[in-house]
Formats: sequence, C-alpha cells, structure tokens
Amino acid sequence: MQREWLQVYFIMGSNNTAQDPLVVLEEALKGGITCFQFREKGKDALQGSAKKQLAQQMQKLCQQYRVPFFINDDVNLAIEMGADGVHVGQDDMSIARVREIVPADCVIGVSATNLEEAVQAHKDGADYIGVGPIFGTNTKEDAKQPIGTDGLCRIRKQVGTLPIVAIGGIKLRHVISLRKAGADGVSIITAISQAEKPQLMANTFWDYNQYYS
Ligand code: TZP
Ligand code: MG
Repeated sequence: MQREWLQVYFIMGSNNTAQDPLVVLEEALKGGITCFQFREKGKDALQGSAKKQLAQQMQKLCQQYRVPFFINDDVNLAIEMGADGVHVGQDDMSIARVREIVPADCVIGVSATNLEEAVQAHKDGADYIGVGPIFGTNTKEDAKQPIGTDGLCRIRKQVGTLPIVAIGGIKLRHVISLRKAGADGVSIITAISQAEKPQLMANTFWDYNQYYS
C-alpha cells in the first residue's frame, strides 16, 4: 500500500449521513479523499443484499475516481468484492487469519486504542493501524477513552515507520498537529459525511495535508 492513501481517509456507512450516501461519497471523491472505507454498522445498518448492493455502488464510484476502496469488519465481503483493503478491530478476525484468506495485495488495517494494541498489531503484521479515538466522538457507541495527540505521539515512537492513520473526533483544525505527532493522515466520518458541503470539506482536508507533505 502507499502511505499517501492514509492522508484523507474517509469512512462512511448509510447511517452517517441524512443524505444519499452515494451523493456524499461522490462529493468527497471530487474533493480529493485519498481512501474510502465502507463501514456499515450500528443503528439501522443495512444487512445482506442491501448492504452488498450499496457496497458495490460505492466501490464503482471509488474505481471511477481511482481511490482505494476498503471494507470494515466484513472480511468475506471484502474478498468477494475484491476490495483494495479490509479494516478490522480488536474484536474482529485476527490479523493472521485475515492474512490467510485475503488475496496477497489486499491491505489489512487494524484499529488500536492504546499503545499495547498498536505494538501488537505491528508485530502481527498489520499494513497500517488506525489509532484512536484521539478526541471524543459520538459516532462510535463503544468508543474507548480518547488518547489525545500525546497518545498518538507515544504510539508513533514505538512502531517505527508503520503507517498510522489517526481517528476519532477529527476536525480540520486538528490536521497539522496530528501530522506533526506522527500520523500519516486522518480518518474522518462526521466532519465530511455531515458537512454542508462535503466536497469543499474533503478538499480542505486535502489542502491541509499537502501543506504537511
Ligand atoms: N473508531 C474510533 S473513533 C471512530 C471509529 C470508527 C469514529 C470516528 O468518527 P468521527 O465522526 O470522525 O468522530
Ligand atoms: Mg470492527
């Protein structure tokens, strides 16, 4: 994988927006997101064929804009669809097992909520880690305590050059300090999915990252 994919890493499921998620995704793609993760979970989440249909429509859009398409949790769906990557949490399938069943070029991302989990994911061979929540978030019901920019800094010091994307409550104003603290990029749900102008918001996230790169 390319580290640059993590710069503006947009995540969304159908319940993260009051609009048509395909419209929001296309705006975000036009604005310059560098990666997209389909994360369909929580209240009113789509299931079965409805979930798969939305995933396929989103993947098609990402392909049009040449942006990598990742799937959260659902490793089997990721394999079936030929997703560019899969992202798993601490309670999901183990990295070793995921590695066994996905194609060799499928990126594996893992969530880490603290230093121990980050070091373990690095040892287990994750391609990148999603570190957080950095700040408070209302998006994830079972989110752990925010670790702040300091927590991110401590993790960066222990995992060498492993690609890191920061997540949780991230707004535009946080981008520079998170990049300085060692993140290769930022993962965002609400700040883009519920923006009045998702394209403009995505584009501004992109600009802030360029300033740093
Ligand atoms: N994992 C840790 S925090 C979080 C996830 C999926 C939610 C991030 O969403 P938001 O809206 O950008 O705070
Ligand atoms: Mg998960």
